[in-house]
Formats: sequence, structure tokens, C-alpha cells
Amino acid sequence: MRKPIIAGNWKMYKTSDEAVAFVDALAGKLKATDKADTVICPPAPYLAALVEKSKELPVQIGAQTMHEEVEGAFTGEISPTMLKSVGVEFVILGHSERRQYFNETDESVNRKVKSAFEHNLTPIVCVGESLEQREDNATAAIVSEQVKKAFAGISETDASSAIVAYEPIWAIGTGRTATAEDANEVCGQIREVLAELYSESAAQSIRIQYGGSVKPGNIKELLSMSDIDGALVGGASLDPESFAALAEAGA
Ligand code: G2H
Repeated sequence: MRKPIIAGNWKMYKTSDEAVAFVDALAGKLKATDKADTVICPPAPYLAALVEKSKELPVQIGAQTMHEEVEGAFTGEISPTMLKSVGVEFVILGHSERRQYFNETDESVNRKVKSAFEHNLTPIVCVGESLEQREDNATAAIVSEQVKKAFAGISETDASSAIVAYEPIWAIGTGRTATAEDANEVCGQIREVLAELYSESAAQSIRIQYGGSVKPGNIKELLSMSDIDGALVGGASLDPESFAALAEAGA
């Protein structure tokens, strides 16, 4: 039985005061449960503060991206050891916005996934097709290629603890959600690819989230699907009330 994981991806939203106020507002709304994992991925400047504040709550903290190197002359970048040093546990890698606006490729995502495992961070590996690719019936091929490349050279033991987020690009921030059946079909295809790469038992232990306009009104149906084990949520994770409702749906 896979434990659902609900992760909020705040993207580039909120001031420091708003981030702290969010966590304060969440206290009392978020029930402690061992039935689901809850993660908040704030902008990098607030990671350390939110790790501290999250100690009062049943929530863990993740970063939205990282560089694969431990240190070096990479102006503006943040390394895995820096994330670990402030208590970050998760890192989103290969989000479609990183691929689209910051030139991330399947190869660079793979280097980051390797580095995350080397430094005991749990990667949330994002994959997903564009509208054009979906209309060309290329979804399965594109997503399969992204998964194979992201996991190249990753051991079965490491892969078993990874999280994959299926985020169809056309559903991100657009209000268009894939139907639960469509999302589940692709998540099932991703699990098949993972079974081919590793083993059926590894594939059964890897949690696969759906992402793309998830909100309190549609999360239950998504989570009821056989291959959807959680959600990566953008817009609806920015409001504490709404985030608590999403977490509650996972538990
Ligand atoms: C997809 C998702 C979070 P939203 O990017 O990763 O954002 O829920 O706003 O579509």
C-alpha cells in the first residue's frame, strides 16, 4: 500500500511574512496522520525558516529545484548539501517550467536526480507532455522517454524511494485538469516503464503524483484512482485553508 503524498509547489509566490503567516495559519488545521505525507516547497529564501517552523506541524519541506554540484562557481544556484544543511528533505526536479524557461533537459534532470540521491534528498521527478504532443497521441512515448532518461543510472534501491509527478503541461495553472481516468492511465504507463526499468515490486513502491490544476474539489477523485498516489499542487497550495483541505483528502 503506497502512502499518498500531497506536495505544495509555491513557485515564485509569497513574501517572507506571507510564508510565515501561512504556516501559522496551518497550525491547528493540519491533523497529524501517518496515513499521508505532506510537503511544502516554498521559494528558496524561506526554506530554512520554514524548516524550523514546520517542526511544529506534520509537514516536511522541499525545494523547487537545485544544482547537481555540491559547490562551485555557479552564480545563483543552490546545491544539494546546502539544502540538506538547512533540513530540506525533498526536491522537485525537472518541473516543466524549469524545462521551458531555464533550459533543463532530460540529461540535466538525470544529473540532478543522481545528485539528490547521493545527498539523501527525495526527488520529486516531474514529467509530462505538451498539448501538441497529446494531440499527436505521443503522450505515452514522451512520458516514457522522460522517465527512462531521468532514472538512467539510478539503482533500484534509490529509485524505489523516488516520487514521480505526472504533470501534463496543458493542465498546469490553466484550470484544465486531466480527467481522473486520463491521468490514471498515464500514471499506470509510468509505473509500467518503472517495472521494465527495475522490477514490479520497485514499480509498486514508487509513488506517482498527479499535478495540474489540482484543487480541493477534484483531489478526492484523483486520489481514488489506482495509480495516483498523491498530488503536486501549485495555485491551490497557496492558501492555508485550501492546502489543509488537500492534505486532509490525502489522509
Ligand atoms: C503544476 C502545478 C504544481 P497548478 O505546475 O506543480 O501547478 O496546480 O497551479 O497547475
